[in-house]
Amino acid sequence: MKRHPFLLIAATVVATLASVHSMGCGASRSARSLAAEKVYVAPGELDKYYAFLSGGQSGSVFVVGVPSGRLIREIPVFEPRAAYGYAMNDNDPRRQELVATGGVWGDTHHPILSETNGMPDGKYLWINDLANGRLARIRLDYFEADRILKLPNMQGAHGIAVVSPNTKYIVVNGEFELPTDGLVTNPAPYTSVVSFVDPDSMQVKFQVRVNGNIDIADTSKDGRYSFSTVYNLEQGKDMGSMIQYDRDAVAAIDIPAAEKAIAVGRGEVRNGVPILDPESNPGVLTLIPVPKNPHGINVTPDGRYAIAAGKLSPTVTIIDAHTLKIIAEPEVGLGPLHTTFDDRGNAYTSLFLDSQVVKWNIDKAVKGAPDYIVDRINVHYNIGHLQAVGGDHMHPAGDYLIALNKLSKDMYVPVGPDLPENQEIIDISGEKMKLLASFPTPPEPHDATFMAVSVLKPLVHQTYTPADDAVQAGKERVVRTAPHAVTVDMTLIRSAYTPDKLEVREGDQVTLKITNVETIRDMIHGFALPDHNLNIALAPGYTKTITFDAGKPGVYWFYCTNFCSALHLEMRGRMLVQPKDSTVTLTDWHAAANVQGQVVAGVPSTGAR
Ligand code: CUK
Ligand code: CUA
Ligand code: CA
Repeated sequence: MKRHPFLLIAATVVATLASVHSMGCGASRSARSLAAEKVYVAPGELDKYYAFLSGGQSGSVFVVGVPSGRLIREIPVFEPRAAYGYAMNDNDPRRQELVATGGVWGDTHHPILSETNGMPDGKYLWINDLANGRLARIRLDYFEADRILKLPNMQGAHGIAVVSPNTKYIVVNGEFELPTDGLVTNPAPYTSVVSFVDPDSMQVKFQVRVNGNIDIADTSKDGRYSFSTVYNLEQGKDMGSMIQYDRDAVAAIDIPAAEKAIAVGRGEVRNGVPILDPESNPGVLTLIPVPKNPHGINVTPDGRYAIAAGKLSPTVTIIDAHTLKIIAEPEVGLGPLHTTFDDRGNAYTSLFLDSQVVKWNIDKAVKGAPDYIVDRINVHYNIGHLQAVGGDHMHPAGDYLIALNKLSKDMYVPVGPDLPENQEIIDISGEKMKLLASFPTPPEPHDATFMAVSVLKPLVHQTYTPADDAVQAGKERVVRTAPHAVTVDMTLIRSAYTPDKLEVREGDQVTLKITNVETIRDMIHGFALPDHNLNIALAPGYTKTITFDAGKPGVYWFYCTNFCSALHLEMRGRMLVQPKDSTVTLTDWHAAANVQGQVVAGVPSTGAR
């Protein structure tokens, strides 16, 4: 049979295309399923690690499971939130303090974990608020912030670090320089301080003055030094003057030397905190010159080296963490920002401008061997921090690394002008890095730290231990305590409010104390009150107290915001607000009385006020 030449060509093309197609797809399919297998966590199975990611402008902390990349919890810190918000309780003095020290918002950058023997012990997580110079502590048994500290004598709390190996202090760098005496008129160059905070009392024990904006922090593994990058040794007050010098510095503070000087009263007390001036206390501060405007500083897990990232220089500076001498300054690529480590002597540095993670061998770089670069992998796009599991602790796992990328470009479906940030999970168990998966987050995780789920699982509480002033079932009440003040003690249990009716009057201040008296884990009830800016939620055992204005006359249904049972929708109650001039007699409400169906003596209406 004679074949038409065109058909023959067409058939060949189709066959070629088919073979190319099946080859390409087959190969990528198997690579994909290999990657998928490494991050797939089947429904009902648990992740191996918690990753704590800072929430940046959200003011929160994101808790992500690794390797799955699933968002498991957002811990609200510098952010109001119905459930788990920090001191979401009007009569909690911490609430007023929060509002007075910068407000209920923040800019979180660096999550760090409490350590015992250089490893996370599951007790606390700290996170900074760069914007308002605050440090928050999160209790990991409840996944809730329990203390927020405003740091005196400094502005812009940026780099923070735990003093290894047993969390002696939390180091907090004051990034934005200020006049030393706090006076606007002081013409002297501005300076800043590094704060040393007691982890248990959350009090600043002492501060050390450092000139030049103090950026990122880490500590030696033996508790001797804190290291901070300083990018404005020029003490310039505008960008042009901050990039004059060829070299800035890593500031190494000798912690025992500082403690000794403080103990003999060498600190100048300002706002209740002694500040050490290194000029009159030699030996406390050593400035190690590094290429201009450095950024990250990371100490190797074995404690031998502190590695400063060049940012504007394509190098990292390897500093001996005991002698403070510069050992080597290897080139790694463009825009190095932060470094993390595996368990096999390798470092991984993020390259912001190259959009890469570069893997390099520390020993080879120290010895000046030409082949110290092991591998490079592209990330998407423009990476800031990166963290390998345990890379910031003494025993890294050497399995996964998260790249925290600033831009996702076309990685996800478009969601308006702004796109989500892109986090990528990279397999670092082999010689070559392998990109396994990515997951989006709201802006913007700056940093991350990991903890094995096995450490925390036995420590996490199932319910709250009721506070001493918790409302007990049977002791609920509504009482007029003053002509314009009403106190309500309320309990919640599936699926009813007790009391479910509050009678108040226009102009009243209502103080509502609510206890969730459930004893079953996770049985949360909400209390949302329309048109009163009131939305709270309570886990079992939790008590909250809120004071609010009764508002305009009318009927307001408070309702449960957490689907708690088949009668969740019926879990409602009324607040009746009578007009100021109403002559209706209001009724006090007592649980016992209610049970007996008695009407308690009425409270006189407006006429009597
Ligand atoms: S900073 Cu954001 S990428 Cu606050 Cu740790 Cu380096
Ligand atoms: Cu309680 Cu829904
Ligand atoms: Ca500089």
